[in-house]
Amino acid sequence: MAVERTFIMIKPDGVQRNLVGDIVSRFEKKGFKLVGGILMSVSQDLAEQHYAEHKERPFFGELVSFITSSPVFAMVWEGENVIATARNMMGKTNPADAAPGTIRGDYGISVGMNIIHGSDSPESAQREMALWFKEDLTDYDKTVNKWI
Ligand code: ABT
Ligand code: MG
Repeated sequence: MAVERTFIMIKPDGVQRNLVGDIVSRFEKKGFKLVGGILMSVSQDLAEQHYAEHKERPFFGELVSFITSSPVFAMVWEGENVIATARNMMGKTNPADAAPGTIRGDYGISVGMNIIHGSDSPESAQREMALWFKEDLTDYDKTVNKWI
């Protein structure tokens, strides 16, 4: 069983459109465990580092100004194969191609404002968790039966 952790971020459009609760709920109901979460403004420097792979792309400037325009909800989720499963739950990058039932398929319209980010590989997950969370992740036992 491959228990992994992945970095998930609800982008400014998702926060503004009141989708935080719905998105968190989808990950909870799927069975994943929340191990970190913060509503935060994104600095220019953090945005540029996060999207470093797109530095030479024509849309880089727009991407950075969008992600720094208003707070994001940054999270880390843990679970079996969570990296790939989260990407499937998010749907394709372009909401026009994202299947209904996925987050982008249900709520997204534009490729530039596509509601959610999720790490695309184990290497990206490691890099992004270190960039966004430093030492702030928790580790706890989550057993429903403990409370009922
Ligand atoms: P992110 O989770 O934001 O990284 O999106 P995803 O991994 O699904 O897609 P990639 B290819 O990494 O896109 C990064 C952001 O760049 C935007 N984008 C991408 C454009 O605006 N125009 C384009 O032609 C492409 C390819 C979409 C993504 N984010 N936002 N916001
Ligand atoms: Mg990406």
